[in-house]
Amino acid sequence: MKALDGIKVLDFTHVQSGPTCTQLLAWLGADVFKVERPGVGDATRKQLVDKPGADSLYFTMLNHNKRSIEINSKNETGKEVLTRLIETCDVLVENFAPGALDRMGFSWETIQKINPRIIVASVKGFGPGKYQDCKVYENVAQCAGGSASTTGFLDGPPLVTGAQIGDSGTGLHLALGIVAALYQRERSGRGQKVLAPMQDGVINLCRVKLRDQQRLEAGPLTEYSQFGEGIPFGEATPRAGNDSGGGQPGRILRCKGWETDPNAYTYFITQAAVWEKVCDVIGKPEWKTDPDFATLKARLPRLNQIFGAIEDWTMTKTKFEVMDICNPLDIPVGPILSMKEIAEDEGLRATGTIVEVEHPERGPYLSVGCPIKMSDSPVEVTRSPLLGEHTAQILAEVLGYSPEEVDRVYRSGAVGEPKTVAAD
Ligand code: CAO
Repeated sequence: MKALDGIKVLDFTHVQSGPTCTQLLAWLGADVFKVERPGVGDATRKQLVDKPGADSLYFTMLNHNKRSIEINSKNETGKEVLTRLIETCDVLVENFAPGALDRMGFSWETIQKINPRIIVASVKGFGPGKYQDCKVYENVAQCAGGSASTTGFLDGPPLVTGAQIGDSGTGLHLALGIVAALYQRERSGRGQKVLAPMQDGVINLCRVKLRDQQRLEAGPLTEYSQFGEGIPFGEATPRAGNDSGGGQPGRILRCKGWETDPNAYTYFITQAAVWEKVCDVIGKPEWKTDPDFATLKARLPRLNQIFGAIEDWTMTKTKFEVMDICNPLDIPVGPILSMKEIAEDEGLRATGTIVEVEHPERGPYLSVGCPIKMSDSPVEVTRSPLLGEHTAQILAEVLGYSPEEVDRVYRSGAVGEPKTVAAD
């Protein structure tokens, strides 16, 4: 038994934001039918290809536990199949460019008439307003959502982050909206529209930076390094390098081996509650009673001196030794883990966060499993579908088409060629 057992999802998503959402729904137990253009499929199938002829990792890592059905949504028989899917499904998820679903003939009003209980969930780049018609990708959302202007160092340009907060972050927001709408439907009996604009999702994740924007009116942000460096603040929340976003100063510091290893670094937080232990660990016990260092207020203008001394110590240890020494003392530290280290991490494999998946075209590959762990809804990650692998199965088993009808649909050209699927 899974949390979303029995929920059927018409997955009209592509690229990253939408597929992240429907992959999560699939992991929570929903039956997800990924609708793809015949012979073409999701554009990511053939993007960043590392194994010629095989679906890319971009596609496989975002489309686990789904079934694939090819449908040309602009063909009359294709529209008939889509209408049957809308009648049957609980949720339709899409992240087309604005207006594309309407142009296919499936406006919200039309969909509601077909199935008043269906939830129609969309990712768009922007919410209603002057940018509502724009096509948007990850980095556009990061920039328009305030992330880029607040990421990076003070003396450098705005930076985008490696975490896909615009795409995957919005997919997460959308999944929550869908699950809540399913719950509300239990009482209202009706579906609803769920919209997650990427700009809004990024702004939500940058909440603390809008906090700081307002705090600026009350004076300089004393926990920012630039305060101690005597650099005046401007009108907007500045880029803060690796300063911690909270009230406890933190920085990324070099560790043993940094000269040759680009990831030999640790994050180190000088949490006020453990300041005295920090002083002992780094060999500065005199700072415990020195009025220049004994209180957080006194320390804030001296962060460069303080983190310089801590770094003198961390550079004598590996990032893992720093963890081993500081964790028992409750000093919060975090090693800068490379993707190679994450891929090889036995603990992450044991919890199913890093999984090895077998694929008929690729062979085994690594993926990120479900990051949400539920005691009564276990997740088994299964490979992404090949293009149109389940077309005949979905027509027959889910939509109840007879063999003759399946044949008719294939002959209409609406669902691509019948497939002989490679064995796993
Ligand atoms: N059968 C027939 N036509 C299909 C189809 C199918 N199964 N699936 C899609 N199409 C058509 C669409 O109807 C659309 O046709 P029209 O332009 O005639 O309406 C066309 O394919 C292109 O769809 P699109 O505009 O969504 O795709 P794109 O590659 O041009 O743009 C993207 C991609 C992501 C920029 C755009 O979809 C978008 O802005 N989506 C919303 C925001 C978003 O999710 N962005 C993040 C993507 S992840 O980085």
